[in-house]
Amino acid sequence: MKFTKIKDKDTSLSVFEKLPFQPKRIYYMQGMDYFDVRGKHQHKKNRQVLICVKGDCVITVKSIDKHIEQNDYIILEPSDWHIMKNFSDDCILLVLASEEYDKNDYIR
Ligand code: T46
Repeated sequence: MKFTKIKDKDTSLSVFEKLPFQPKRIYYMQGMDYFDVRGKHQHKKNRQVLICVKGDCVITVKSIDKHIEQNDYIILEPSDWHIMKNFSDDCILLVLASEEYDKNDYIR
């Protein structure tokens, strides 16, 4: 995966390309509190790319904390048990998913 930030005077355009899979679903979350803890699962089949569009947060993948801020991304394989926490008030987390939503794909 490749990230490029194109700057033009006061604006910028962020490009993510060479995606590791063809997304079938895109969702994003916002409005989380610092002490909210999301995720706490792994998947059977679903691969995902988490992109911090705004603000910052911490993603724990297999017990390792990674602090991400604007334009940072993390690729999650199905077996990557993950949690999302320590959200800034303005955090927006965008997720590209390789599969349609299926509640039976979750291992909690
Ligand atoms: C993941 C992390 C990174 C749907 O109906 N459709 C959807 O596509 C999604 C993603 C969720 N939902 C429903 C299911 C729950 O009733 O939205 C509610 C909140 O979902 P959940 O508690 O799973 O949210 P998170 O933030 O814990 O996890 C989400 C994804 O569900 C999960 O696949 O890996 O973000």
